[in-house]
Amino acid sequence: MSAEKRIRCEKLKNRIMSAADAAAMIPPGINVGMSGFTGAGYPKAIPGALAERIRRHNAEGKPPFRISVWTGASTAPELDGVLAEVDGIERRLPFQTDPICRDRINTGKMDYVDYHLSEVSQYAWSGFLGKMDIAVIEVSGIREDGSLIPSSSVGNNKTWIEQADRIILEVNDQQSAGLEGMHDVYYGTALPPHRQPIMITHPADRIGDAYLACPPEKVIAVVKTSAADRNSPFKEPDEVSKRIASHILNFFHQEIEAGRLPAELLPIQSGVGNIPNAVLNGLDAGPFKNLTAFTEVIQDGMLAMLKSGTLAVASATAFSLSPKALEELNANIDFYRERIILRQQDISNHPELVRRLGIIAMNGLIEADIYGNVNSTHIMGTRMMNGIGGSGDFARNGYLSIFVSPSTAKGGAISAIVPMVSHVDHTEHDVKIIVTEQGLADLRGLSPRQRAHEIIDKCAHPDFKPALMDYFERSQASGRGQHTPHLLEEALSWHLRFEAEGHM
Ligand code: 0RQ
Repeated sequence: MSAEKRIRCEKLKNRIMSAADAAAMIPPGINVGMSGFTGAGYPKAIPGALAERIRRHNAEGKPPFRISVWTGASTAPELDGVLAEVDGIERRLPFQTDPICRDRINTGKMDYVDYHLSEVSQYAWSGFLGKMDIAVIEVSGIREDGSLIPSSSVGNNKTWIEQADRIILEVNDQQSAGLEGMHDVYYGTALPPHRQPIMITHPADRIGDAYLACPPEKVIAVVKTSAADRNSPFKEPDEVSKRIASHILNFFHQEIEAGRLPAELLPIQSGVGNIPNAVLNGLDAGPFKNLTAFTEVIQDGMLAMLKSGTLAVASATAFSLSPKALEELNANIDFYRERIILRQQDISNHPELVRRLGIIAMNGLIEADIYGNVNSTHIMGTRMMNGIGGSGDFARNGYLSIFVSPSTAKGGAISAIVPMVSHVDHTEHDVKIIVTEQGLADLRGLSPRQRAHEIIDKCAHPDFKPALMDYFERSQASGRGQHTPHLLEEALSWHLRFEAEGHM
């Protein structure tokens, strides 16, 4: 269905204009809320038109033209990339994965506020982030009454639409018309002390509306677009990912046998990336049936699991699909609409729901220390990789919090298991299971020193195991505290050695 036919609100038909004209309405210095979550549902045309305008502005030697960009999560080169390239972003939140943004953040040229994704909307409501001036939201259609059919992500769109003074809509005719009815937008959230229980007791529960409410008088521009979400294909699972997946599957079988997990497991959450995708492939190849997912992102592996019946239902806030999987979704959208619910991210990641449903959370790590603290954001303690994203929402509140990583990085120069992490995102109190291709460390019920034995023994690469054991033993002989023994003068020496010599 063409973009023209998707704009059914009479009042808004005369606000259709070009992306350049719409971008001209965005002044410098403001907070702009944009749609977009893990490369899905981001505006495709206005950020580029704005970047072009900023480029011309800068060429005239005028004072810098910069805006603050708030999204759901990561977007794509057409948004983060183009705006970062012209130095157009003053402050970015709450999650990004763009290489140009990353470079600007790590050279101190862009402020980045890295929040748990479930918390962003309450902070926007509480006011300390400042006023949201304009929201730029991609939708797949506008209904007669002005309400909006969301596209491939919901993210923070509900909050941005409510908070912004003015709204610019992109209506994208490449988003399947069959997405209509897949979404569940909940209008019962509030700031404390007015909060009420959120009545989801199963991932399949629907508690809201299929549409985003949007007062037409706030809409200052409507732009037609025709471009697919851009996501790179997943790599075929390599040997390391397959081994990690098989350790996790064995663990699930053991837990079922011990009566600690039901045969259909508990609702799963899976981070994005090749290893989580390999775990999903592994689950799909196993005997599991009628699993459920309560997660933030639906990636290729989950689509395949829905198709095969391994997964009965998936609740999330966004898709993150390779071009091939996107084709599959669009070709069988009626099948998937019965089994997928897209919610706003303050619900998909809500701690109350994650705790109630008893989620099995699976996320990636950059490094873990011998006591189970996890760094998932900072390279060598100072350089931002992506951000905490939703990993903390799920890890802290989940029933089983699993972190996965190859045991080494950069061709074996870096050990993912270190004496002390150079930055902490998930503390020893939140991390229950660590898995590398070497094995699975089950940290539940263990004291710090017992955890150190388990992690070094099960997860460390053989090249680094003796040095980790040596550090741990000398820590215990140091005469310092024996609850969490450390050699403070040496704790970060592995990182310093890597910086000096290119090898830990
Ligand atoms: O870099 O590709 O340049 O070689 O980090 O590492 O092993 O490919 O793993 O893509 O799963 O990312 C934690 C970053 C892992 C991710 C992290 C280098 C490594 C490589 C990527 P190269 P891998 P992944 C759902 C939940 C936080 C957000 C989250 C992440 C690159 O999982 O961003 O979980 N998590 N969200 O070489 C130096 C180390 C390293 C290292 C890895 N110790 N030192 N470099 N690398 N370990 C999604 C959302 O929230 C929206």
